[in-house]
Amino acid sequence: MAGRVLLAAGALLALSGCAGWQNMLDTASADSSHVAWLTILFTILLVVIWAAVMVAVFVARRGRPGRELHDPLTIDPGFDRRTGYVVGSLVAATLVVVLVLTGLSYAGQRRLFGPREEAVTIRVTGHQWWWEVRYESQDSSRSFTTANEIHIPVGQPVNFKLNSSDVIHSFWVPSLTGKLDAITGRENQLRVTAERPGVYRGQCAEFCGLQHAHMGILVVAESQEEFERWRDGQIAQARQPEDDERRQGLAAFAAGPCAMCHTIRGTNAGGKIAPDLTHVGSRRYLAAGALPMSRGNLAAWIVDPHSIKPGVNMPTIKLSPDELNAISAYLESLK
Ligand code: HEC
Ligand SMILES: [Cu+2]
Repeated sequence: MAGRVLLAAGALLALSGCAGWQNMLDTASADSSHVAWLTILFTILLVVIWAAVMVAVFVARRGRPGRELHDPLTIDPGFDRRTGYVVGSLVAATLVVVLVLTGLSYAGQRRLFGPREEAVTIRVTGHQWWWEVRYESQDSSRSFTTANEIHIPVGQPVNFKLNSSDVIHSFWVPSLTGKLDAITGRENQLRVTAERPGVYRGQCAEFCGLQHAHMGILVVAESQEEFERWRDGQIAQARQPEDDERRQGLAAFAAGPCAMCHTIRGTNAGGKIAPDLTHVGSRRYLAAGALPMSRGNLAAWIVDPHSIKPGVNMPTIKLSPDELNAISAYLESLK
């Protein structure tokens, strides 16, 4: 009984890993399917080899009835020749397996990172502990910056140019791409074509300090029309506040320290070292996946970011309750 329960629990645990929005086996692009296929192939092959070795060890330990253990000092040319063949062919087989697996994974890398034509170029810069996302266009008036949430059109090749502003980070959206480091002073390129619409979660995959675990990224793959609509919305400047509370919020934001770090396009706030907040209200999450977006969570974040992401590079700023309310209301309205 206990054994069966354990087995069922084990199977459940294993299978529950097979679906979800951050899962390399639940693939949504040819590239991630290829990586998943390689993983499965490696696993099966290595399990087979492991099992064969275990069987051989078992057989060797048991020895054969009626046959004395081979005395290493006696000379038996027949036995030595046979052992030579076995060891020789196993060494050759090992070499072949290692070479084939190396070849396959090299071909896989070429496929993931090799040059391809592209429809959308997105520059992603890792910061401790958030992602800066810049859409580049030939027409500079259509380039813009956002953070932590990337939108891409389904079926179109997208080129991510990865970089870092501080330590090494690693960009990984398991359902869509392979994993690639973001390194200071170097541009790594990752291409991907999403095959079906969806919201895919990713995560920084290179330990980068205190809040490494709270360095999530969201990729929203959507139809070309939805993508264009989203992009036009993001290119636009921030919406003007429509009531007194929000006007107060904008004033408090622009006059205080917030504006030294954050940009809100269309206002005086032009800080460049923190996430662009021009359309922060349109994002699904706050602070790289730490909290779902809502007015209440905005207030919770602003009043004490360190209680949510200890060690974060945003200071706790003293605000009156009215200012806090007004700023949260204003930021939430920035769709
Ligand atoms: C010293 C620079 C600095 C100051 C001053 C600052 N912030 Fe930040 N802020 C940051 C950084 C860095 C982050 C990213 C934190 C993270 O996710 O790790 C951030 C994140 C945020 C976010 C979440 C953005 C997102 O994309 O999810 C909001 C909202 C925000 N700040 C609002 C404010 C407000 C309002 C003020 C003024 C009361 C302020 N910040 C002052 C540096 C600053
Ligand atoms: Cu990290």
